[in-house]
Amino acid sequence: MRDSPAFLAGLGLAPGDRVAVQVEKSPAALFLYLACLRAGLVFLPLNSAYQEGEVAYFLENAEPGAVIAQPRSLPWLEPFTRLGIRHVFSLDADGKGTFVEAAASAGTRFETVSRRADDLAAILYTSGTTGRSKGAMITHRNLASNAAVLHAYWGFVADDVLVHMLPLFHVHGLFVACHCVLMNGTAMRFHAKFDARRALEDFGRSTVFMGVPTFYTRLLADDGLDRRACAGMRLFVSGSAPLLSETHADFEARTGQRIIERYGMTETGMLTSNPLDGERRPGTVGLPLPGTSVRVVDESGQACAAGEIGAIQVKGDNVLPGYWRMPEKTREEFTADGYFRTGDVGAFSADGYLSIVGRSKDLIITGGYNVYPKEVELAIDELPGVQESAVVGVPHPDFGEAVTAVVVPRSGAQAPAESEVIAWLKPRLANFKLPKRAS
Ligand code: MCA
Ligand code: AMP
Repeated sequence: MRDSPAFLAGLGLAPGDRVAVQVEKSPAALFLYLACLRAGLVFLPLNSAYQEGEVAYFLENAEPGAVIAQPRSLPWLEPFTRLGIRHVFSLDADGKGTFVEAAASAGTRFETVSRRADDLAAILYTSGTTGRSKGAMITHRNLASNAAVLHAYWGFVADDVLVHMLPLFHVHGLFVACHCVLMNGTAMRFHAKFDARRALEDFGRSTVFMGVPTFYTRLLADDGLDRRACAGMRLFVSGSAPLLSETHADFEARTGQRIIERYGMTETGMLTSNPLDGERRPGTVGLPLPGTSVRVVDESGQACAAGEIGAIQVKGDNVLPGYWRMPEKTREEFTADGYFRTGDVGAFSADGYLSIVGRSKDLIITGGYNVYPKEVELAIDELPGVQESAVVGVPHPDFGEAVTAVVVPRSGAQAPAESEVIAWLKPRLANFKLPKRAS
């Protein structure tokens, strides 16, 4: 028994095979990620809110050798076992399921599978403005370089403890937060999801917090947020969506802490950050991180002068090599001199701080999750009686932007009620994509 192969090694998967994981957050989910890296497998996390049709696309596209799924998703996987997925296991929110049972009875013989820097470590799907989602191929070099840079830039110290409340299936929670702690070799207080009360309790015995802007507006809504509650904290980081200057100012007034805003993307990891020691300037995403070249260019590709607005492009060890099985999309997103087109629009100040002023991509960011209007419109347009629809993001006090749908009925038909639109979309799309208003 002791001499038989450890669980993942014993599944007969080859290095580079994908392991798709759609599970709720748990310590077991994090260990699974790390185990995949060490076993030479490519980790493919999926948002646990995705519905059957969304998951089916990712599985068809990525052709994973194994899937570890939350119990509610298991029935969807049946057709895929016939189509080549060799292993399906369950893992629930409590970290229980056939996955841990099988792993517990497996052997202990294991050798870390050696990987080169350019080998794939993970694939993370990001939705396309038109067409289907693209699998961002993330290499070991991408992960290792960004982890080392962030760990140093944010000045991690020996006794840092991070309060972890982000989901584990996106870059922010999985790579940014966990990698900093793992590089540091220290602890994190690991929560299933964001909860303002619990965060405040933990701040008293922790030092670092990372969150999306919604976390900060929810903390501000709690009377318990004050200087005393945050006295031992040394670092608050915000990212994934714009942090309002007002939120930055309110947070400082209440706690005496200046949030560090940083900017990143699934395809690139983290690109810029406000400095730990220098000026943390609200309304900006700070300075390019060491080793990352960030430029703002005009329509002809020429570098913009300070203060001039243009397209943000980036190059560095943190930038993905391309999209999974989409060579044309990969070509489109890179310039001739190797810069990745972020789709974000911004300007540098004379002293090098980057501000994001908009996006050339049609994208809504709600509570830190990306929603592509086209995907929601296509689903609404399939509702009987609908002629066409338009989905936009409108300002929202909690989520930053709220998905909002305008629905046009076919001539002679009655416009569907908001509740009908929502009921139609619910089984088709993840809950955060559902319009908060539809009329
Ligand atoms: C939940 N709902 C949402 C969202 N989350 N609606 C819009 N936007 C959301 N983000 C829905 C729920 O389904 C529910 O609908 C209703 O809104 C209220 O749920 P609530 O209990 O308030 O939500 P929650 O469970 O507290 O979640 C809100 C959250 C969560 C804590 C803000 O969305 C979250 O953890 N967001 C973080 C996302 C993240 O990690 N992004 C980083 C991506 P109903 O009542 O109808 O069921 S990585 C990235 O962007 C790049 C790389 C970067 O730079 O970091
Ligand atoms: P994702 O595809 O989930 O990785 O989302 C990446 C996008 O989130 C970026 O291209 C930006 O549009 C946005 N984003 C991330 N951080 C920030 C920030 N601090 N301010 C504004 N937008 C941000």
